[in-house]
Amino acid sequence: MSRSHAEFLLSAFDRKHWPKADGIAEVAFVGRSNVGKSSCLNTLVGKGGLARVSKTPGRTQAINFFDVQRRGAQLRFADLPGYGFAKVPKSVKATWDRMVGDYLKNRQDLALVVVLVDMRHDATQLDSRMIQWLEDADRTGLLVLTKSDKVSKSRRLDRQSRLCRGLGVDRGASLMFSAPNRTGLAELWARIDEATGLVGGAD
Ligand SMILES: Nc1nc2c(ncn2[C@@H]2O[C@H](COP(=O)(O)OP(=O)(O)O)[C@@H](O)[C@H]2O)c(=O)[nH]1
Ligand SMILES: [Mg+2]
Repeated sequence: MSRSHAEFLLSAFDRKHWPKADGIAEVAFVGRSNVGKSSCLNTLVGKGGLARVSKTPGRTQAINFFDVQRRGAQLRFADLPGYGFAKVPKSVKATWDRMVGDYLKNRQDLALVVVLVDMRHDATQLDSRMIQWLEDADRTGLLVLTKSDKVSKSRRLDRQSRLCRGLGVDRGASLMFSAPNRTGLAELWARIDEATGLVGGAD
């Protein structure tokens, strides 16, 4: 598949720790905890231990940045902290809002925000709010519907339509994904390539 490789760069709790804006196109990933974000990232770049890094205590609430090599070009991935933890103190939610809001609004070189939603379930208010934030910030978003292998073939398109409708997302701005089956992997890379300017070139 795609010749890509990723390396952990740094964890940031505050904008002053973000990597310097240097013109390298960045793709951010966000979603509820347990949605399959780590699995998706690992599938994209191969078993790179990306997930392990994001799970390191103290880093789960940070934005984790990764350098990614893709067909000889350089990209950056930003793994945003998951939302929707059941019993999180208000102060943690406020910090999350401030940190992620600041990032989405102000990050230069942010080319695409991938929002992951488990396609077995309806989207939550927090998912809706994330989509709204992207619109407000004028960001390009892509809805990745995870765990498609858990939904029967006959129901998948219905689930996709329903989730897109519920979130007010064009169907064309969504794709289905399965980490174990690698469903949607080529399409996801194609969207990333398109958004980051790496269009074209054989896989
Ligand atoms: N069947 C299935 N399980 C998945 C998929 N993606 C993730 N999972 C499982 O869902 C759980 C949470 O996945 P993880 O990637 O750690 O989620 P994260 O908290 O969003 O990073 C794990 O048990 C994964 O094995 C998928 O595409 N299909
Ligand atoms: Mg994770």
